[in-house]
Amino acid sequence: MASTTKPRTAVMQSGSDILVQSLVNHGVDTIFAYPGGASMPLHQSLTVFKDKIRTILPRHEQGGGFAAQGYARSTGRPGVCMATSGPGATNLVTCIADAKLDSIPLVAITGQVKTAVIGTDAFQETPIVEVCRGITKHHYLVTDVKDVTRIMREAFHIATTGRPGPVLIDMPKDVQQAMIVPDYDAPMELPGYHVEDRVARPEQIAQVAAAIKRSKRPVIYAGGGVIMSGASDELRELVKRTGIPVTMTLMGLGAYPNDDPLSLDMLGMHGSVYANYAVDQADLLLAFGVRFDDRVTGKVSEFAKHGKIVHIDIDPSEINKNKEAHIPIVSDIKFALKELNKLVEAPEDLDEWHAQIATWKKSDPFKLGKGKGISSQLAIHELSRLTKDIDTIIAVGVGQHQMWAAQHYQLSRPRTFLSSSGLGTMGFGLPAAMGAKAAHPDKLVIDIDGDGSFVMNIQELATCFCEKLPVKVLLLNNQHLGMVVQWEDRFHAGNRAHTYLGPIDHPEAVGQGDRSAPSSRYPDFVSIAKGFGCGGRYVRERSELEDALKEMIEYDGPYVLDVEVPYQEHVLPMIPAGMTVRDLIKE
Ligand SMILES: Cc1ncc(C[n+]2csc(CCOP(=O)(O)OP(=O)(O)O)c2C)c(N)n1
Ligand SMILES: [Mg+2]
Repeated sequence: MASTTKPRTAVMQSGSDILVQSLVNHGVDTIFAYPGGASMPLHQSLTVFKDKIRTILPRHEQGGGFAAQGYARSTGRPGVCMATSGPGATNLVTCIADAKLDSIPLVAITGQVKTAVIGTDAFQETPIVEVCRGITKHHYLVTDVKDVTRIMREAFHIATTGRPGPVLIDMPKDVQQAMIVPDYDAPMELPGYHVEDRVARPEQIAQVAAAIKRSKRPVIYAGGGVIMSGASDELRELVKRTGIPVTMTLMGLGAYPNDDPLSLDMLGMHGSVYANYAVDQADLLLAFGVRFDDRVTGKVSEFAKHGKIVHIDIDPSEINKNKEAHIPIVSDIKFALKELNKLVEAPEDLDEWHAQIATWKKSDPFKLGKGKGISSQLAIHELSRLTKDIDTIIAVGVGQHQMWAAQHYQLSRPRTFLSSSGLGTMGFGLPAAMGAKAAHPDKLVIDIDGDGSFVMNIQELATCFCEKLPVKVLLLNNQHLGMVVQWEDRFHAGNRAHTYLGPIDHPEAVGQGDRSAPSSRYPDFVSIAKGFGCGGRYVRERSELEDALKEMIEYDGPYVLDVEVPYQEHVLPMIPAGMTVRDLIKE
């Protein structure tokens, strides 16, 4: 995407104009930016280029950072966010850490105090490069305006190639204001970074093909890497050619359609019974673009221990990190699967394996929840049904609702399920949905959120309204930090320890209530939504659900559907942390 647009004449430009021109050169069309003293020159420059770049003003820098991620996760293009120095910059820290753990291409730009006062505890000074050293893929403190064009080229290259990740550019105010004749062709200086070599060798591909041919119980374990490398089509082709069933990680959801008979849905702690059984029994595990995360493996030594493991990943540091592979391959997944598809042959006979899987699927499907009201699972199931033929992107918060969304929303395409997976950051859903909506104005974008998570970035309803980003929020409101409640119930004898979200004098605060009466529900999300200019409605009866969901989908503007759901419900199945498939809890 990097172009080499040179100004026709050698004109002087300010550092901030050069930075913004570089964004344009890299194809950036949207930035989420919140101003302050140390970033004002950059914002002034953004107005100069307003025909090329849309600047969206979030209502909190964390909202801007997650919106940039929503843009990146839903498009595959780098997301860009900007904040001022000090508190603005530190408000981006969680987004940067989040992008690092989920390998999201994010370019975060921060204003910094003038170079002359760096290190003096100047007003709004934080050493943000130092703060973020361990959570970026790379980072820059720009001390000379001559370096801006090179740094911008490097930043986009690093963020988007190999294993994608966040790059931080900290730009002091005097560097923003300094004038120079820029060289937009300035070469990159990255002598130690050669990701283009990371492609599987023919003999490695042949080895994988031979292992597949010999296998009797093969399973594909597909992760975020499949989506990042754009290999979803190649994965589908491989399955078509071989008949190998596919399970996906939380980051891999959408890589393979859930409604296909060969889909085993998600695996791991809250994955399907059938996916976890299949991986346990597999004689060949094809691990593509995954990292054997502890939420997937449980006790690592017991995970997939009956078979051979093929591990393909672009990041060499992931290979043999948590689990030793019999066939380790450092490669771009798309390349590897393309090559594999050229020579792969189906295993001799998978009938018995397919029959076994069908039996597991039949006896232990994901369940819709008990009780006579609306369960979270039912609400998601209904949303999935009603949006089946609509081009839809789902974002989620973190908690029970996130896991139920992963289990019950039927996905068919990559980049349609946006989840803070590795860091598990509450507050991700609404801003991520907002960023996705900015990138895809014609798609339906829905944040399936929890009441705890939603409140963490609820201010972004203002951005949704003011910037005309009609995001929908399906709020699964159990009045609790449900996932923590579930762990209290399972591992702490149900003792409530600060997991009720209503006033402390309600009996629920000490675990004494049953189901809150509508009058005691807190806060009033519909009034809040309306206060921000959005539509809103509260539902508690099953009979109203379909009509309310339709109203939300069709509403002309941002909308919050506050659904009362029980807090007594647990996300199942569950393999407790560090345990094995033999410890799987079904009830
Ligand atoms: C920023 C942040 N703080 C704390 C946590 C720990 N945590 C994980 S899930 C959860 C509860 C989430 O509650 P809610 O959003 O209402 O979702 P529910 O589980 O009720 O569906 C908490 C507190 C977290 N993941 N992120
Ligand atoms: Mg909740």
